[in-house]
Amino acid sequence: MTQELTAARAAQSNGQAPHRQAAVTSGTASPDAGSHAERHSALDPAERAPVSREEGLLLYRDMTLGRRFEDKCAEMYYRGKMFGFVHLYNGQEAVSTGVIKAMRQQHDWFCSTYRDHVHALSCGVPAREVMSELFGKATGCSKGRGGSMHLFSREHHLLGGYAFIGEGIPIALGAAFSSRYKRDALGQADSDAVTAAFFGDGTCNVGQFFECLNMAALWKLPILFVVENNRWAIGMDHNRATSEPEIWRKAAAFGMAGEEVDGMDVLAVRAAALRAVERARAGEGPTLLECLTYRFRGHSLADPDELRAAAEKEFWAQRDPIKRLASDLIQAALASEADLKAIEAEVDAEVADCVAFALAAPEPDGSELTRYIWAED
Ligand SMILES: Cc1ncc(C[n+]2csc(CCOP(=O)(O)OP(=O)(O)O)c2C)c(N)n1
Ligand SMILES: [Mg+2]
Repeated sequence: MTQELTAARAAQSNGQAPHRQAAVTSGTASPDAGSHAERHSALDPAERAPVSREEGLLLYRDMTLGRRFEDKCAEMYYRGKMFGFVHLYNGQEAVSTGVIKAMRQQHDWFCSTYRDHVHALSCGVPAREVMSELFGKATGCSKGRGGSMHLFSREHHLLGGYAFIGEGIPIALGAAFSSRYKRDALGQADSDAVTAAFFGDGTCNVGQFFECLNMAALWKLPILFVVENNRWAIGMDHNRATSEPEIWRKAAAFGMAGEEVDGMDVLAVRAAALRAVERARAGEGPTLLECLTYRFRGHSLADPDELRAAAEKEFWAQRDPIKRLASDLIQAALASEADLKAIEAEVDAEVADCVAFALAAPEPDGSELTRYIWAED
């Protein structure tokens, strides 16, 4: 692996796109845990982002907020407080936190999917606004009209959650194009925003993925295509649905940088994201970043999750990204157990507050039914 890492570095310094970066070796997987687990176990040792105490605690807080906010969502859903499909992100938090917190908030742009609550929180959308949106209340970030799958915040540069898979990729491409156009065609020298588009493994089999990779590479757009490979597309095994399961390799067809990374390790994701952002801001174009991860719950809260093997679930549960960061911070003497407990208590209070706020908030006013469809002055 060291050899490959060195080769990637050499390619980088030659101005070529690196086609592989490493992640952490995480022990062997039993065959019962499945091929995705085997692939994760075979990852090479990662380069991990060094963090200060302040940064480490910020990452821990963000991931803990994502997890606990969504655990509360499940409770509220089963208590009948929210309707429609609700897709949780439990287990994948290292991807959202690792990428978004490596970028500039309210400057760079972010585009999500229907599994969007945690991306919104990482972007800085207040928990009160996200929970209100899930309850369909007027105080929601999409004014109560979007619900779980359509979170949006112009203020926080969240370009939206999208119910159709792949739908967000061209939107993100447009944002990346506009950064470049403002700088190159309109002469706005400070236009250096980078865009991150998040989507799943299953989405990599739709046309928009390939079309957008092509355009992004052709025009050297400042964009990160962040694949959250959690092995499953509802009940479809990734390995049964795609001709080349190692998605990062598809970057080579477009001559762009491609990397695979341990999506259960926030410091490895952060390191890869920082490299990709640096390339993008320097005008070196896009990166396809494949994060190997796993969702701890069913596809949506309506999914009884009876399909996936117990050994597979167990393998990934043992690699919980939040526990991993906690132990990393403690081992590096960047935080104590008490520091982390204090953050957890703070997060619990924030989650309780946002639920109380959202429950008490008003429904959208009927007289405003036709607003927010067209742009207003
Ligand atoms: C265009 C389109 N086709 C089909 C669907 C139905 N659908 C909803 S989720 C999903 C699977 C997506 O899997 P993946 O991209 O791996 O994302 P994950 O749910 O694992 O985050 C599909 C096919 C859809 N939403 N949009
Ligand atoms: Mg998936």
